[in-house]
Amino acid sequence: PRALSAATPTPGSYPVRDFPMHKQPFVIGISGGTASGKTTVCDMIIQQLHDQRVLLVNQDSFYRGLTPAELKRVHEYNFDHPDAFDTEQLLECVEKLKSGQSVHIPVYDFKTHQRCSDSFRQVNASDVIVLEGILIFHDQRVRNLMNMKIFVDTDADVRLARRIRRDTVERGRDINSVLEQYGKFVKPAFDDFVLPSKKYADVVIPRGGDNHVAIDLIVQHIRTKLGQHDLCKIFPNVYVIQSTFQI
Ligand code: UZR
Ligand code: MG
Repeated sequence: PRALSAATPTPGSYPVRDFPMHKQPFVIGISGGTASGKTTVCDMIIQQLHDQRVLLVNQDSFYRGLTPAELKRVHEYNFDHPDAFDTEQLLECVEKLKSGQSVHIPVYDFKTHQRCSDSFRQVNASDVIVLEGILIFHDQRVRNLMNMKIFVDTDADVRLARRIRRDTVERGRDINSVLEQYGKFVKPAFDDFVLPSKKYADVVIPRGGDNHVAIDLIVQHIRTKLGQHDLCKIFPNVYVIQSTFQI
């Protein structure tokens, strides 16, 4: 809850009405470069939290659909720039989910670079919300909704190798276009926007999904925090100071 992270609250002085009657979901942000293993880390965390209601929201769902003019010059379109996402809509969705409302998440088609206008994913608020995306730490307002921020830090050559395999095998692209796009957009955007957002992370995970120790520690921390959520309602004057640590 917001009241928990207030800078220096005076015990007993803040209004009890600040405490929501429902249990606020614990929001985790997971960022990192393309093909760093973000999705794998998310899946592993979700798997280990099988006894909780966990919702995964991918920033990719909030890609803006391309206009006909942009589609004609799709090779010049920068999908790795913060402006490629509808951040206002993402913010609105996460705010609603945090306050316990259900929302409609857009469905984006990577093949046509369009939103599927007639289909949405309806999701309900959960105990844990995982927000995943290359630029999920870019907007301060979105960052402020997160209770925990994780950056998956995988070597650039490992990421490039995985990206080539994923785009050629899974997305039917030819290797020259993948490498051209990587050099022109993906790498510069990583250097300009993704890597600088690492400083906002509470936890940095080297080697992504291969790092089982880090994932175990993170899951343990989430469980502790979920327990404290319950305690907050019983003992509203107990404060929790969050620390930043690196594994
Ligand atoms: P991850 N992307 C596409 O390839 N096509 C689209 O229509 C939309 C996005 C790519 C995007 C980015 N960039 O690097 C990647 N390009 O999806 C992010 N080029 O996804 O985090 O899973 O790597
Ligand atoms: Mg992914």
